[in-house]
Amino acid sequence: MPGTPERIERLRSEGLAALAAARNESELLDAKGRYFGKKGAISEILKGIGALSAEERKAVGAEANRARAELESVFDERLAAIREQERISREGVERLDVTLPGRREAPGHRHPISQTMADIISVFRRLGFSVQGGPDVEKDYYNFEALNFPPEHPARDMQDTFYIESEAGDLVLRTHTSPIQIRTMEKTRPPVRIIAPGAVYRSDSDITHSPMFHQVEGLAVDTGITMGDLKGLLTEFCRMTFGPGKPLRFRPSYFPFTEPSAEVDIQCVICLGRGCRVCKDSGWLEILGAGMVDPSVFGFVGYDPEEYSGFAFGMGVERIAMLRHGISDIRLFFENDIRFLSQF
Ligand code: 2NM
Repeated sequence: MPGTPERIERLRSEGLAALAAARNESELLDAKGRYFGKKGAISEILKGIGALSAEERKAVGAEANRARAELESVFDERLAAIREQERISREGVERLDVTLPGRREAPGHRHPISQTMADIISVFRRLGFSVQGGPDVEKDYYNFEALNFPPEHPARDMQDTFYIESEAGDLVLRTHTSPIQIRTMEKTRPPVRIIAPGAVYRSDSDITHSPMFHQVEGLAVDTGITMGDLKGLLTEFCRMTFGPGKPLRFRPSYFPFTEPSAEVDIQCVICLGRGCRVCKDSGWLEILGAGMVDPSVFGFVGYDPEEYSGFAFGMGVERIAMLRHGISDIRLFFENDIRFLSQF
């Protein structure tokens, strides 16, 4: 049978074209029937192979079997593709089981420290204060010098302050947000009524200290501001934060940047003054520091201390959040354990 190898090659390529052109399962089966099914053209050639010489039989047989195997494998691929296409047009791209239970959204919320910070800020905004920010990496001048810290003050020790290596050589991570108050006074004239919230850094870590924590500080400078204004403001702040009728006391204290200085305590939220572990049996909890701005601080920012006076105060946000929620270990706030955080 001369020309048989050419015929096999023609049937192979026609068969491939027919498989590629088939648009559904029945057209695909039709192509198979014509070219390589039981009664297809290639099978017919194989059936007639007995008439050939041994040599021709071997060559034609191998050629025909190779062509049929290739057509069968393309057929299988096309069949799978056509079936998947039909399933998608029937069911859509994804399999949808409408009997499955729904998947509940898990909405997040603000971190408890951010919540407490926002609440503190909101109280002072209602009392007429505006919000200021500043850099976390601060010059020694703004963090210590302009705040009247003497060069040998213990807070300046490497043990307590994170120093930043730099060309300039006098950078620190701010240890309080007071540098924001200095920067604000440098660029604005009184009257000033601002709060300075933000992260601060001290090299200290135990159940009540974290190397990074948050403060809200406040500053009011104007003509005729007195310690009475400070006491009135902080009394109102405590009423709005801890509820009405919460006993409050001012104790004398010391800060380099205020004179006189005071610490403010509220009655212990745990034992209501009877004495417990949290308040170390004193019945009181310290919640903030405050005082009248030292005239030497005014000197650094170019305010005339004969014309102006002012008060300042500062509080730790983590401490207020711990008292508010009855939390005894500050580190829980920063471990990012969702079982802890989702409680707030
Ligand atoms: C506190 C306690 C007392 C304070 C003072 C100043 C400034 F810049 F006006 F001098 N800012 N913040 C201050 C005063 C902060 O935190 C416990």
